[in-house]
Amino acid sequence: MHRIQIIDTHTGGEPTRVVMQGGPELGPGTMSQRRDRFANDLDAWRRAVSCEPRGSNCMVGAMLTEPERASSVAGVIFFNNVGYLNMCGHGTIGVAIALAHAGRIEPGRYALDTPVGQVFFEWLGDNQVRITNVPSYRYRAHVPVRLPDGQTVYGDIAWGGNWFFLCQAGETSLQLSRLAELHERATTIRQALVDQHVTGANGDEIDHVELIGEPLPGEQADARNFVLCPGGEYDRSPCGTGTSAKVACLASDGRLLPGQIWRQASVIGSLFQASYEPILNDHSIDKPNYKPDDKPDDKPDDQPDQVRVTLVGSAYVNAEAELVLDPNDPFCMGIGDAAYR
Ligand code: PYC
Repeated sequence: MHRIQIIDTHTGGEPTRVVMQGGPELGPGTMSQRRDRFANDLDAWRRAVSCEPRGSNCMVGAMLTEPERASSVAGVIFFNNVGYLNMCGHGTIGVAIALAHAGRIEPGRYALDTPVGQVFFEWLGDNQVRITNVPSYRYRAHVPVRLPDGQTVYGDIAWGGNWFFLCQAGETSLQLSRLAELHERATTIRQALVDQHVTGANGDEIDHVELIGEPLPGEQADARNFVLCPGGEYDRSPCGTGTSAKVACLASDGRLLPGQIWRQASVIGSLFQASYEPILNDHSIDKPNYKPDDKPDDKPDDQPDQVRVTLVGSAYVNAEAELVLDPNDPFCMGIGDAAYR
């Protein structure tokens, strides 16, 4: 029998399963090297933790590791039912609350290493956390994508720690009772992105689609969203990396000023408060292993400006538990990838 110690949290309804101890040994190197080792040699552990029968299609795992940088409290690799995430905003808030619950941190500011760079979180006490994401930017604006029904949707491609295609939700209001339609629209758009070879920088796959629309009447928010995640599930939270991508677009359009608050609601009505600071004259984001300590390189001046997005949200502990991996169990290492891909 192998045992894995976990703390389950949810951030605005979206679960994070934090592996505190007992996960696979990922060895030394940068976080992206460790993530590659996880994916190439140890992927069964991802399924064992996040897929059925122990997990579910919406479960996001967070494997804690030794930090990469001396200034960080830990390293973290996020994963889900089909693979690995570069960064995860709701997951970072969940990790902060899990570390607080385990007595491993006091209220204060900490750094975490991810495969795409160092992020920061501040445990504000109780259940509230402020995170400062890797630099975000809009890569392309008003990109046309043709849908099978002959319609064309226009959206922005932006990086917020993951790649997003952001567009209007259209006629469908962003509420739980319309989930099936929202899911179908976002899935159709994602397939069209693949078919039409619409990508992020360096040909990277755009694996998240974010539909944006009006908040519900009386809701204290600037917008609602529906975010389709790579494994086919929707984000119950407003999506930290997706909100960062949205804020980068608003900043590029001059519709949000530095320091101004953007209240992003999710399709279930949970909320993140976001704001940004511009990053001046630093065009280093296109490197997949970008580190904030890196010197700006000599990228051309027409590269998009980056912003540093800060988000405030809350997470709650659902469970402290031990996963039991019984080698006699035919589904010990998970039921396999979700049917979505
Ligand atoms: O909060 O960044 C996020 C996220 C990505 C996928 C699910 N949640």
